[in-house]
Amino acid sequence: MRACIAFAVILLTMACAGWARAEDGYDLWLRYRPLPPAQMKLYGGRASQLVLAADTPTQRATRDELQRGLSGLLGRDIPLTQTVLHDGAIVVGTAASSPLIARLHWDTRNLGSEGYLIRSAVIDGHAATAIVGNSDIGALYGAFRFLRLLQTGQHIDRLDLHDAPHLTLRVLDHWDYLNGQVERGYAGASIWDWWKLPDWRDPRYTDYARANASIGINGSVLNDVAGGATILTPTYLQKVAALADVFRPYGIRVYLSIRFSAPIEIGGLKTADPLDPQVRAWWRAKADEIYRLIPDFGGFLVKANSEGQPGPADYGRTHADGANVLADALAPHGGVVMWRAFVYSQANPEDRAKQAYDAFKPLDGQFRANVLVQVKNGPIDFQPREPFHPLFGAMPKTPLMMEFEITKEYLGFATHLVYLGPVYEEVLSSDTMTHGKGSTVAKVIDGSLEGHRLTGMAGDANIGTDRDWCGSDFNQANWYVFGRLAWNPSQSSRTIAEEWVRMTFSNDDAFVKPVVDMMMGSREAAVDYMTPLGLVHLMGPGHHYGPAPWDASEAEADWRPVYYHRADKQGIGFDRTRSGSDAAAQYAPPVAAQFSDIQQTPERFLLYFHHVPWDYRMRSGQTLWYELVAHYAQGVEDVKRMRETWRGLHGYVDEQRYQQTASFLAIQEKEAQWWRDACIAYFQSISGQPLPPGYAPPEHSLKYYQSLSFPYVPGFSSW
Ligand code: GCV
Repeated sequence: MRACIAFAVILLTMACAGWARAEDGYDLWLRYRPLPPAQMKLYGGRASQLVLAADTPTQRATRDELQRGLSGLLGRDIPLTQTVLHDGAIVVGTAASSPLIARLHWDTRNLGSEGYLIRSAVIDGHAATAIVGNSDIGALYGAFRFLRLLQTGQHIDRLDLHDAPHLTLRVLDHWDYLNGQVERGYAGASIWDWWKLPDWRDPRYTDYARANASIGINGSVLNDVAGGATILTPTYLQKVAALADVFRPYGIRVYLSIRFSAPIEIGGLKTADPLDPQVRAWWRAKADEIYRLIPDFGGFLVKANSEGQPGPADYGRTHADGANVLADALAPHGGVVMWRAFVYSQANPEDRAKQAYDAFKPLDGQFRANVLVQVKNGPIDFQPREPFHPLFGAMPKTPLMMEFEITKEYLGFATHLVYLGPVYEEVLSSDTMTHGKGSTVAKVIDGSLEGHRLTGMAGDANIGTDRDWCGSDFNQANWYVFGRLAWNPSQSSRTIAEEWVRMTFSNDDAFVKPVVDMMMGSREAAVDYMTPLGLVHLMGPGHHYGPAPWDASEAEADWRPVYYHRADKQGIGFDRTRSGSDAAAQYAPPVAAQFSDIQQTPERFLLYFHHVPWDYRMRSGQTLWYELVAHYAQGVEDVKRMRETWRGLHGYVDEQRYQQTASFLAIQEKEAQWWRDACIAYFQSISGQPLPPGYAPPEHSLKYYQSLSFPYVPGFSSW
């Protein structure tokens, strides 16, 4: 009897605490768990039957998703019918696929080929909801939006909304190798099982496609930019074609990273010179071969003449020469080239931050119409914070696409909770001033500023074979926010965080608000405990794990942290004004003037642009040294607060996801403390300044931090 009472008490406690079944994160934001009864009742009458054709693969995918989503959320099956029988019908499709929709005569011209509208309407005398696109894909996107309305607890009566993507190419770049390793991957191995493809098509590929389609991602570059040429051999192209088949119903095209020297390596030619007629013919034949297998193949992504990769400069040719030979091969089939501007060379003594601009700006206007130049968000390399890349707005005749890093190479790998929405938003909303005030980076990449129709955004994926796909539940938010911003780069990252939290965890406001606040503050916390006040690249050599501001072990100067912070007895920071490398001058004059003037430079970029004396007075009235220490300490305090926030939310989510997040936050606090202590110990050894009163000394000696070594860091090995 006592046991029974105890059991009942446990059950009651779990019910009161909102206990939920353990979840492993596999479902991502497409969880479709039963809604609270009141909401279910409210929605029930408005979702009673599904009217849609299921004649094409995309229509079938749309039907399956709506049935899966609605039955999960509403707790009952929704019948599929051909006509509207009663109130609550959901009519989905295009004017071409649905006579009911054709009869509505709605103007859908502003939706383009991927947009949708969702409207409450009376159809055949019954209250209904119509989800309409100009294409099946548009209707599929609309279906996902409709499900999101339910998942996030919004009303679904009197609907009249429409949306269409602002960018043409919304692409994930996978840094996956054919041997299963993922460069900078912290979520397991590559999800592409190349060995078993094309015969075995893992169901996970379909779930990957569903997740991407739900946020509007329409392209996937399957392999690493530094991979070999094997992917272009007939055997591997069969495998690529199998993936393309799985993705096609979801509107996702496949792209491949190519190795510029492929004509030599797998083509048997003596050269890969882009102006050589045999090389040109080889690429044309290769493109023809690919399109025979994959008629909607997207195109090529290229990393050339950077970090050891071959490229046109090996033959004295320009990046435009290199891109154009590929573009010419792809053009007859409608393919594009995404040519990366992440180009620097150790042979070039110029400040690394300047090299991409120097190499590409003079080529503006020389690329074929089907080439996009893919530019990382900042001039260095996905640091916790960098100013926007000076190429944005500087190449008006060339479509520039954005490259963001979703995998947290420089931001604590899988375990640190760092929501990247604010990183992306900060860059996208930066004003380049290249065409007057309001020339934001978002307007450069959506084409509106310079009149480009071919536009795009790429995200270096954080996806692997881990059950939760991304190495942690909160890392899923970074995949999500990337997709949502690629759809519309002017959205607010806070709004996106909120919808993600509601779909991924809970609609309970008592949970949503603190979690969104925690996510929004998480990036600034990481900047503070890693690289405050404009510092960059202080991470461990090569693997980029943990602090190593002292490190000068790398063979190449611009891979060494000491290259970036330049701390000496007098001060710290990289002088990028006229008295230094003058990288600031690469920005439009008003921005260059701001960054060149220490008084006007925002303090968050201070040490990126200036070498500043330790006793320099900051806006707070404190010295730079004091502020540096204060920021490092603040970062740790912020993580402590994040832990407290999460502790207070026990019971709102299932135990499995709660516990993993709690444990990862504990790791984050430990590592934030390590960052703080190691950096303060090192910079103090250079500045010779006493620790400001009230700040605890580092836990260990500088020697101790310098002695740590990490031979088996994930995401980095001998590929
Ligand atoms: C794919 C940085 C990363 C590399 C990455 C490179 C790139 O250097 O550390 O792992 O390689 O950027 O974007 O090409």
